[in-house]
Amino acid sequence: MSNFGRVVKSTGSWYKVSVDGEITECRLPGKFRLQKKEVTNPVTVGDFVKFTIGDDGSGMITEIEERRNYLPRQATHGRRGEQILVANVDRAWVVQSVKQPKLNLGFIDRFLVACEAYEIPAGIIINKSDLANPKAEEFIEDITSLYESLNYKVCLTSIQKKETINELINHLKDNLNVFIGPSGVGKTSILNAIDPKLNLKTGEVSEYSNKGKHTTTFASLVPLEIGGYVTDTPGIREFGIVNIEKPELSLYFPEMAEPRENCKYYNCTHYHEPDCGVREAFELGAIDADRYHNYLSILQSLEK
Ligand SMILES: Nc1nc2c(ncn2[C@@H]2O[C@H](COP(=O)(O)OP(=O)(O)OP(=O)(O)O)[C@@H](O)[C@H]2O)c(=O)[nH]1
Ligand SMILES: [Mg+2]
Ligand SMILES: [Zn+2]
Repeated sequence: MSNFGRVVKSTGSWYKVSVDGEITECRLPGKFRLQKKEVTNPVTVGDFVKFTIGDDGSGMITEIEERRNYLPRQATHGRRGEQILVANVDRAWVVQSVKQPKLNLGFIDRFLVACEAYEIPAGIIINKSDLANPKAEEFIEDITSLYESLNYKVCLTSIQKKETINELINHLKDNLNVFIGPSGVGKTSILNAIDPKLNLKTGEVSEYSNKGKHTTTFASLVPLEIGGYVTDTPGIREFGIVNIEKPELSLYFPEMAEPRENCKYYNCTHYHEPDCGVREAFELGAIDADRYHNYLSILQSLEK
């Protein structure tokens, strides 16, 4: 008999597959590894799979449903050997804090570009709102209206204010959510605030930063009592974007879509070229200055 479920945890050789919360430990026949050469992990958390159950009660994956989207561990944009962090994501949230650590707009914008490139709906969580002084509050209001005008969801949270957590819960419910953000912003604390029974460890220096670049790190899905999942990835210090070509970058800034139609050159990078619609929009104040500067800084980091 064939069963259908979702992979909620992977160790690389074993996969925990959930069917309505009931877990079966599954293995994967070697043929799948050969079939899906473009990625280093042929099955990943978030995947929907069919599996059979053997005499010993363990499962064998027989089919992997095609992915709607996926988030790579490092955004390499379709490059061979890309390692997938999680598949079939409903929303990826970049988590930042008001302070400790300081809010980083560059991190947010790099993250949003990656989400646009991978066609993943994105949101922004600004945590530790209890630490905001009036000046910080004003700044948060400004960036909230900026990002909301670009159609990104923005949630201001504090683990000390239950109502902010309840509002976040409304957005997470029944979805597969990914939390990504620097160490210490409170990703795990938010999960505990959502569901105290999870009792996850917080406040510890992430192991991630001590590991080599190619160390395999697998995400796992944390089921929410209210329905849906959240993955809590260890602090990602930088969300690398490579393999996007320079003239392509502005496609991932929604506010540049219209102005770029007015550029003289089809491959304009909106930096030094004459008759550039995007630069004109920036100079007129129609494109936010921080966003444009972050655009330029990402542009500079691209290879070609
Ligand atoms: N004041 C305040 N402190 C918070 C809040 N949320 C989390 N913290 C504190 O911030 C510290 C880091 O929280 P974590 O939840 O471990 O952060 P993390 O994002 O999971 O960090 P990594 O796992 O290292 O990536 C802890 O000391 C938390 O108590 C908040 O809303 N307000
Ligand atoms: Mg954590
Ligand atoms: Zn231009």
